[in-house]
Amino acid sequence: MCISCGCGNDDAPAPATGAGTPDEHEHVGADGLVYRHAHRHAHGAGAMHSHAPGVTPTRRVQIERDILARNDGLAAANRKCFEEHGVLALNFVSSPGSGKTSLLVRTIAALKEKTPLAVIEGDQQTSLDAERILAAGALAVQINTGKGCHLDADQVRQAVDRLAPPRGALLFIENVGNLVCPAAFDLGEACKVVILSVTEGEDKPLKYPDMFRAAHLLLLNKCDLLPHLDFDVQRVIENARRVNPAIEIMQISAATGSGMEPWLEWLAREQAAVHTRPAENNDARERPQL
Ligand SMILES: Nc1nc2c(ncn2[C@@H]2O[C@H](COP(=O)(O)OP(=O)(O)O)[C@@H](O)[C@H]2O)c(=O)[nH]1
Ligand SMILES: [Mg+2]
Repeated sequence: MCISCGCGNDDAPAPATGAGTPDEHEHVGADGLVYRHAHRHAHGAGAMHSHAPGVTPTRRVQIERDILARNDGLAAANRKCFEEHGVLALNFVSSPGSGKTSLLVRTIAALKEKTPLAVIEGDQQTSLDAERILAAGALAVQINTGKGCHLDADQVRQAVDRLAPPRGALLFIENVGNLVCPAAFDLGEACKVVILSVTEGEDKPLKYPDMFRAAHLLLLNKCDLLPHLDFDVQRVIENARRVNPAIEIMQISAATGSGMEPWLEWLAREQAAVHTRPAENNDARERPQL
């Protein structure tokens, strides 16, 4: 179950179409704004509920806290293992189609002769992205989350067991395309990298602040399209810095390769900064076993 949208939870809110009586109500948030919600309730045979019978709101909050606490524990173990093995793990987050896989393919082409690379691909269905990554020349494992809208730390642990990235590897985790739920789930990464393409609008950092707050770096992708769009780069930079004053921002095009140099330099700096515990056995074949 996802704490943000209830995915994977049989009791998730019903889709807007289908039977049921729309039940709209309003409340005033802590920020003084009025929020309107629509729930659908249907009762009797084939009933559709947006609240679990017998699960009180207090109990629901407790369940959500337990899920996050368990995830945080597993993420901490992942992080420790990555640090011990000098693996730089980066969590790529974005909406679907912003260019995560394209950017990874181009990054792999630039780095595959210089550094060991491994990729965990998260999508609800298909292994299409893992196939693209394998063809580009990196190790890859695909995770299909089914109804899940984000990767969690346990899935990453299992994928790392299968991938066995070499000591000192760069590990990219391409999360499920979604600007909401992946913000809440630590995977044990060194940091989150958020990709926003210029076709998505300058307002996204303000609309999805949790994600832009959680990220260290914003890659503004598809900049090759700027001449054809009414997109204000300065405005998106201002919006991103309003929610996260410390966020680094780079303009890039996975299609043309423009802007790749600063991104590759950033990767090299982050890799150099990874704390590597002096290993008794520096055998490059040694694999992290989480
Ligand atoms: N014009 C342009 N298209 C891009 C760029 N990066 C990705 N795309 C296209 O955007 C679409 C989605 O890219 P993909 O890498 O699959 O996005 P993902 O869902 O975030 O992994 C594909 O058609 C790509 O060819 C870019 O920099 N410029
Ligand atoms: Mg992808």
